[in-house]
Amino acid sequence: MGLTFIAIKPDGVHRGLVGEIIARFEKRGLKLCALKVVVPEKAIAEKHYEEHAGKPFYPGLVDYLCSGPIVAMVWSGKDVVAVTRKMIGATKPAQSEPGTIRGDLALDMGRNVIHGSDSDDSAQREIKLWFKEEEVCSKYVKADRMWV
Ligand code: RTP
Ligand code: MG
Repeated sequence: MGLTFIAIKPDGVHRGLVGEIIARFEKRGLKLCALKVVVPEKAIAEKHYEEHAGKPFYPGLVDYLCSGPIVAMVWSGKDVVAVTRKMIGATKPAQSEPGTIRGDLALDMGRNVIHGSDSDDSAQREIKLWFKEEEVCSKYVKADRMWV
């Protein structure tokens, strides 16, 4: 089973959307493997979004991620990267389909509530950046998988 890194961004935490977002992933059948609330250090936020370094929106993006607590998580499941990206919706909320997290809960691209890794390689890199190995509990079997 693959793993992915998901973060509820500061706007999502401030707006009280944490429970709703976690419930969507749980109900889909994904497995929660790690979770913490943290105000990101600038150096970590810069590394997290390093693929965008040099772009005009990069400094503002980094400042936004560091502007308050985020909920950092690791989720596991079949095709978890593709499934969670689909559930999150397009980067621009105007293009996010209704039914997706951004399509239901966001209006501004710069305040789009949630991050999700975009590939298995990004997921590995991001999980390592945000969590120690012993903080990720990926081995347990969820009750709803016992009969699969
Ligand atoms: P994320 O990494 O946060 O999950 O978002 P994403 O994959 O959907 O989009 P990505 O291209 O990785 O961009 C990261 C975040 O940067 C902001 N952005 N602004 N002004 C712009 O042109 C622009 N492009 C991207 C968005 O907040 C996006 O979520
Ligand atoms: Mg991205």
